[in-house]
Amino acid sequence: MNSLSRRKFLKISSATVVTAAALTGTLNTIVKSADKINQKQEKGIRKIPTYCDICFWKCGAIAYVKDGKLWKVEGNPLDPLSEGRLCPRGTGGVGAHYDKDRLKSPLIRKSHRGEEKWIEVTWDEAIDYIAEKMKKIKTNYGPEAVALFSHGIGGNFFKHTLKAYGSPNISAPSFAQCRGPRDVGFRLTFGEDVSSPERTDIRNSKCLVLIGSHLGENMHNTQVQEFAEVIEKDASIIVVDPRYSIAASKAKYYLPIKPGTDLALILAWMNVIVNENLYDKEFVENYGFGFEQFASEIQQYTPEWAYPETTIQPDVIRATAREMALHKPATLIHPGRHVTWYGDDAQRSRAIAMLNALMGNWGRKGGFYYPQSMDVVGYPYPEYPKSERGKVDNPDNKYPFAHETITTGIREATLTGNPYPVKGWLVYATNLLQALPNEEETIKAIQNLDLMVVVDVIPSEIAGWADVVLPESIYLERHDDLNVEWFRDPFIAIRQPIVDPPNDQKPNWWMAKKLAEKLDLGHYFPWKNIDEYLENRVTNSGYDYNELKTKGIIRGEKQPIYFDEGVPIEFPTPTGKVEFYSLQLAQAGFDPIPKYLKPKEGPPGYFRLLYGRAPVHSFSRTQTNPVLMDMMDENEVWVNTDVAERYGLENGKYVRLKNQDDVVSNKIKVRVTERIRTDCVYMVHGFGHRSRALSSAYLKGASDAQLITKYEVDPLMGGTAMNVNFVTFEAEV
Ligand SMILES: Nc1nc2c(c(=O)[nH]1)N[C@H]1C(S)=C(S)[C@@H](COP(=O)(O)OP(=O)(O)OC[C@H]3O[C@@H](n4cnc5c(=O)[nH]c(N)nc54)[C@H](O)[C@@H]3O)O[C@H]1N2
Ligand SMILES: Nc1nc2c(c(=O)[nH]1)N[C@H]1C(S)=C(S)[C@@H](COP(=O)(O)OP(=O)(O)OC[C@H]3O[C@@H](n4cnc5c(=O)[nH]c(N)nc54)[C@H](O)[C@@H]3O)O[C@H]1N2
Ligand code: SF4
Ligand SMILES: [Mo]
Repeated sequence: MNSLSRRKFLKISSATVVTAAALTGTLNTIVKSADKINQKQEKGIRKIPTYCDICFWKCGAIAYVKDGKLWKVEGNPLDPLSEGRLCPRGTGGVGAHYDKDRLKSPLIRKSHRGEEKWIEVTWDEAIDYIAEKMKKIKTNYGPEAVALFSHGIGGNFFKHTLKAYGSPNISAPSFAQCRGPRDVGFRLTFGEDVSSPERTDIRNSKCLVLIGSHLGENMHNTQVQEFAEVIEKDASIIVVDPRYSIAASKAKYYLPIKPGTDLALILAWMNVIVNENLYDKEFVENYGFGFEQFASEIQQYTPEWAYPETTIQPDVIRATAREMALHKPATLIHPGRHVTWYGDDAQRSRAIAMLNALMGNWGRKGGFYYPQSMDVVGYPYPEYPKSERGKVDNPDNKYPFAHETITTGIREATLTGNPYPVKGWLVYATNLLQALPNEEETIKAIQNLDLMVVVDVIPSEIAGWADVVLPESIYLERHDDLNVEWFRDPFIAIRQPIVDPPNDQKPNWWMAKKLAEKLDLGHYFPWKNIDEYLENRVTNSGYDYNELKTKGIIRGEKQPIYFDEGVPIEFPTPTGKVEFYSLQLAQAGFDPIPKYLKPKEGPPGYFRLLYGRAPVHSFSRTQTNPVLMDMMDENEVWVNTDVAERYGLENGKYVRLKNQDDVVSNKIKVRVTERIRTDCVYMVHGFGHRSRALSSAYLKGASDAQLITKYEVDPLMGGTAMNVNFVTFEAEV
């Protein structure tokens, strides 16, 4: 933390002493008169290990309390994910505790949805209200009519309550709005997911290819650290991005591709690698299926063919293909993470999987390792009731390769009542109005509900639509479930409270247990408190709970992670091989080998809207964090110099963006730059908040989500591609 943010931070910490008491008001102006204020008499420094929650990487951390106040968070050196170093967001995590915009007590809506009038209630009143509505919904429509949207490990106990209640409709935006297509593409090819944290052996790669994955802005800790390591070791880096990203600035080859044409490039790369006999023959011969058909199908995709599609010169395509082959099997074509781009995403991801297969890097050093995990048992709960109707999100198996629940499928069912009505949403830690495309559809779906509950830490946009808002304590104030990760080094990590919540906030496990009890499902929560739950799991798995609490992390024995260390060579696809040709896809009526489709163009005078991450923010969840906002308090729209000149846009001046459906954004600062192509613009996701109660984020910058009115659905798995919107500029008046 720099000295400026430190000063601000100290100022903010004293500003948390709140005195106002009110009965009704907007989401977070209500403060109970009996507010618990964090004024411990404690002196000195206390250190407590936990793990971070500013994003879902879950780095091991050590938090410090100084004179009774939360002071700082650092990396836990025992943690294999972070190796003792947090990313800037993790370090700034303390700001979440001191956030002055936090929700303070449970609220029930006073008027109609959309109007932000609330009554402060007790926890009993709030949970009684929810339980009563849920019982009614169960009687009238069945338990499946309540759905849970939940993102992150904090949702585990709510998931348990909902499963006990009898609903299988549990979903997160991390599938259909994020990594779903990638996991499907890799499953179809290797029979296995890439999983999270990704099983990418970046550290040992000699050639790393990043297709859009903007490591360095995307701050997933382990990956960024390993990326820095291979830059240091002079690995050959190839970056494909319409925008000159931070990663691009480290690359040997930077390919400023025309957005939406990556599949053409990947097919042309494979064409070169196959025709020049540069692939790993032994791997393909021993483990490949359908290589002959594949090799003949891709003959059409020459670098000369790909040139007008991608705008990447044929000699560059050839040179980069040869570069990849030179370093195989330690060449890693990164599978990406947020890959819901154009609608052909599962097929593009499959092509990336096949290109990796040509490098023979699966199970090999510098490619994809086999992640390991510790054997930790679950809590011995009673069995869940079985749902007769099954899930609501994917009627008639329309998206045959969706192996997780589709958020937008639940939204669709809520809108149409098909295949059956959905009448209640529990929303835990996901701002659906920023995370799902087309916010109007989300709002219309919400209007069909009998019950809408949001559990959040701040009055997010989605909380504004709830009937009941439940304020959660932040991750530094609570326990959560154990983190038993699949990674190159197996470990268990614990999250535990460092300080008390400042007001009447409660942890998710407490709410989920209380709700279950009020739903007459108390027997599903036989433990008294979470300490007992955690101790049970850890002790029954043969580990020392006290050791875990003291160290924060217990590491397991190192196990083999590569084929040559003894990992059995198995590919759980239908053929038992790496599938260059997919019978499954053919049978389901899809292309068994990916085919290129041109991306749809926008209207004349419009530019494709691209978006991504900033190193100091996470999605839409950190824009009220005083420490992180001090480093970046609004986003900018990146506009190419020539375009700016044509439209008379000046660097640092504000404009509004208008999309193809005439939706106009908040004002946003222009960043005139050569670092982006002329056919697109770019902004960081998560800004442009429109919830007034987010006083420090309200109307700061613009929201990409607001402009994403259009989306394409991936026919294989139901992912919603969002890079299909176009914007033009409107003068800011
Ligand atoms: N337009 C657009 N849409 C996107 C993306 C994009 O870049 N642009 N990215 C996509 C991707 S990759 C992903 S993974 C998803 C992410 O989608 P989400 O996970 O929904 O991300 P956020 O928008 O940050 O919403 C998180 C919400 O959780 C709340 N929260 C934070 N901490 C806690 C906590 O401790 N407890 C509780 N109860 N609530 C908490 C925050 O205040 C916020 O309201 O979005 C996807 N959608
Ligand atoms: N700091 C920070 N880090 C994060 C997160 C965060 O919120 N904040 N969120 C985490 C999560 S859940 C995810 S899923 C990841 C997402 O991060 P990644 O998976 O790395 O990135 P994407 O969102 O896929 O892509 C954004 C990049 O793709 C480029 N791009 C856009 N269109 C195209 C195209 O057509 N072709 C190519 N080749 N490139 C294109 C953009 O210019 C941008 O550089 O980040 C993770 N890391
Ligand atoms: S990557 Fe950063 S924000 Fe995410 S868990 Fe690790 S330290 Fe926290
Ligand atoms: Mo994501």
